[in-house]
Amino acid sequence: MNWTIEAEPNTLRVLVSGYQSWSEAELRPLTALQAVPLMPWRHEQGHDPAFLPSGEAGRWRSHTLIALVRPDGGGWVGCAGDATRTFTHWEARMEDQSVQVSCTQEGPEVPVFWEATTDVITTVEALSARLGEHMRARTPPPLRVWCSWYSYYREVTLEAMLENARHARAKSLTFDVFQLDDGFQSDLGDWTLPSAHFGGHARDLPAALNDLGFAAGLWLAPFLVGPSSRLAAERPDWLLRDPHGRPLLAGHNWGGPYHALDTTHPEALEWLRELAATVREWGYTYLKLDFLYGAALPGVRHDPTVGRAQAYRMGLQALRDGAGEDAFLLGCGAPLASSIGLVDAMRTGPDVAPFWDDESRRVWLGDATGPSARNALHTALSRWYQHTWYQPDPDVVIARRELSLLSAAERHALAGMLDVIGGLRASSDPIAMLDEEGLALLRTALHLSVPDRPTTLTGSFGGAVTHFRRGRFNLLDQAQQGLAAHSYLSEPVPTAPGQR
Ligand code: 9PG
Repeated sequence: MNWTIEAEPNTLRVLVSGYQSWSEAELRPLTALQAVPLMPWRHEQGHDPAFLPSGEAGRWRSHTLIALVRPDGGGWVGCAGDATRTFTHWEARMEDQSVQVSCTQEGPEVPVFWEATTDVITTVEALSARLGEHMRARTPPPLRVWCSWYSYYREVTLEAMLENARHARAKSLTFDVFQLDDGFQSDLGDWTLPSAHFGGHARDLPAALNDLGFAAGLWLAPFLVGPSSRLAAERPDWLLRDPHGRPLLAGHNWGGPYHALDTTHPEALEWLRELAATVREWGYTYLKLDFLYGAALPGVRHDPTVGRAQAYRMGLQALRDGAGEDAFLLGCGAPLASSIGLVDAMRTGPDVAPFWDDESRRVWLGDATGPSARNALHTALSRWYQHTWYQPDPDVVIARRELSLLSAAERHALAGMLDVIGGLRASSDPIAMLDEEGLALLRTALHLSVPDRPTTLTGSFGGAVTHFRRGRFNLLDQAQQGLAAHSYLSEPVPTAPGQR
């Protein structure tokens, strides 16, 4: 499908959203360049390799939803009507005096909505809410989560988990869940075998956490298989293949490449169901399901009649079936719209890191999917409307001053992001490392809020949605209209006449 917009391209802004959790979402002048990573190996890990960012000026690609914004705040919005078995791809391309918009789909054809509007913000919210309703989005109350990743990384131990949970209890911090992240397992795929350094077994943790008053959470990358794992050795026929019949390379992390499960293989699906049921039996009621894009990669599948969007959903459904209806599932590194109705929450941006920016990677290599406070803010804020798809998880606040290069303004900007997005709350700080100031910021960040709305899409301090009712973010390196660089300034809530 194609549409022609009769408008001066250089007066318009475009709002796009990348394929999966870590892919950029942006609000840019239509004439600007849409960056694509220079390194091909980043394509399958940060984007959809079958529909990459354009890498060109004046040509913008988006997944599921796109909006074009005029200076008066009106414009055009396109949104898919269904994403259960279909990927919907948008492209807006500037011409001399007009803009060409095209929509293509991979998978069974589904309706799309294309609307001209006097208020893009409201129309984006309405069309995305319609998709959420159609796919029976799960939006349970948001949770407050302590997660081990952003301070312990792969070196996490059973004792570190317990120590933090004890400190959180002693300080009456209002976490609901303590979530063990990557590092407890011996290999990708060998989830029930502990790593050498973990100092115990993941199944020993939930009871102790429950005694301290917290639910237990566990990280899994259930669709990934390490090349030297037992799973790869025992079940080579469950791996997604390339056209030459070799196990597909599904990305590079953990010091090397890895493979992905073929979720059209009935035995692999049964294994996924059992995996989720097993960790549930261990006592984990909250599962962070990471690197989910693996099941949706282009490749040769056991059942060639199943498209990759559908294959992805079959894998995710198996995990939901095994974990149970009442488990809380957080998706991460996941195709966003394809997960609606199966996950309770979703990471909506790249990882936060204890530094502001990774400029060389972002600017010179065209890759803003990497960890940084700036990248997380940029993308998660530009997906503000996705709270009707799942509970958004914009990732952690970093409140500590030690082991961090973030300034006070940057730490407060992360807390502002959690407030404005109004979904999950997460922190990873070693509790004992927090001084009074750090504890105060953490307590503020754990206050639940409802999602805020942007005031405008016609202005931005940094190529993202930055102007909200509750406050404005400045993601740029220079002060803007009284807002310091890298900061968030909350606006006083206007009181109606007659109210106090
Ligand atoms: C554990 C981590 C944490 C984190 C997740 C995810 O594109 N990448 O190469 C890439 C690698 C790791 C990553 C994100 C992107 O982090 O988001 O919270 O769970 O895995 O390994």
